[in-house]
Amino acid sequence: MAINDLGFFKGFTRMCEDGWLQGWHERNGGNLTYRLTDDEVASARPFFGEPRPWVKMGVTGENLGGSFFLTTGSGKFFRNVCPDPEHSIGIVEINEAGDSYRIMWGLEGDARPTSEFESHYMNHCVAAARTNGADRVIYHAHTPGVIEMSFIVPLTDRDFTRRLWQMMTECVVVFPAGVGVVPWMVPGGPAIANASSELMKTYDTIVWAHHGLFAAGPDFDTTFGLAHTVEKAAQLYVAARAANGGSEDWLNKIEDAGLVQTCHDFNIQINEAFVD
Ligand code: 2HA
Ligand code: ZN
Repeated sequence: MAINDLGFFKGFTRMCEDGWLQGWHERNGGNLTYRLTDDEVASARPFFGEPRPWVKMGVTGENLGGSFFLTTGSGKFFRNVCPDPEHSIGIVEINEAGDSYRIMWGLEGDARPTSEFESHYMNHCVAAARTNGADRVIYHAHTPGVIEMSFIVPLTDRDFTRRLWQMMTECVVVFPAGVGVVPWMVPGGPAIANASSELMKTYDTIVWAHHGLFAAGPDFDTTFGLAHTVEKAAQLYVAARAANGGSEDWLNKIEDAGLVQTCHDFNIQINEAFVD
């Protein structure tokens, strides 16, 4: 038995590979974190080394104090996660106060957790609180369609959500709360962490303007599927608009009544603020 044989480890590394193959992780772009269950922590413990020193974060989240996360490394390439997990990813423990981490496995060669670890941790805290502990995955990807959209659509939750819902029938089913939008911000610090986690109270998907996507979910399949769906809708929007000569005056489209009817028939709650 090696750490690579553990189910959560296989799911995590597979998702990194999937994102790389989608073209969402040029160079060191993007990051992924997963909050382990107690059983998963127990299964991983035999592989832990001597704990490295505690490192203070710029944020505090008490509700997930004591948790363990598998995280991609700062400056590491998604492309290298499967061939070289020991240097590319690692398991960290959060202290009880929820304001510091220490490395328990991996991130070898003096590597550190992702530069967005503070954003991930704060968003884990909010998403776990919103879903009664169900959400365990936070994923950030440099998705081209979403980035393209941020040049040509007003940077509001409503403007993005409506356009994405209208692009493909099942979008409203996959993200019925809609998406939040963070304006352009410097990446990798407490400011973008706080702006994102404020939106995470309402949404599981957040657009980072001119940067990419930030998504939360209970498992790897759901979270990757969410990012994939939003990004596909964004690419459809950009392509349809270009094919329409740049105009949003569509010949045919999904009406608001159709979005509402879909959610009604699927027995899910649409965010009513975004339909007329
Ligand atoms: O390079 O994607 O947002 C990692 C990132 C920072
Ligand atoms: Zn990024």
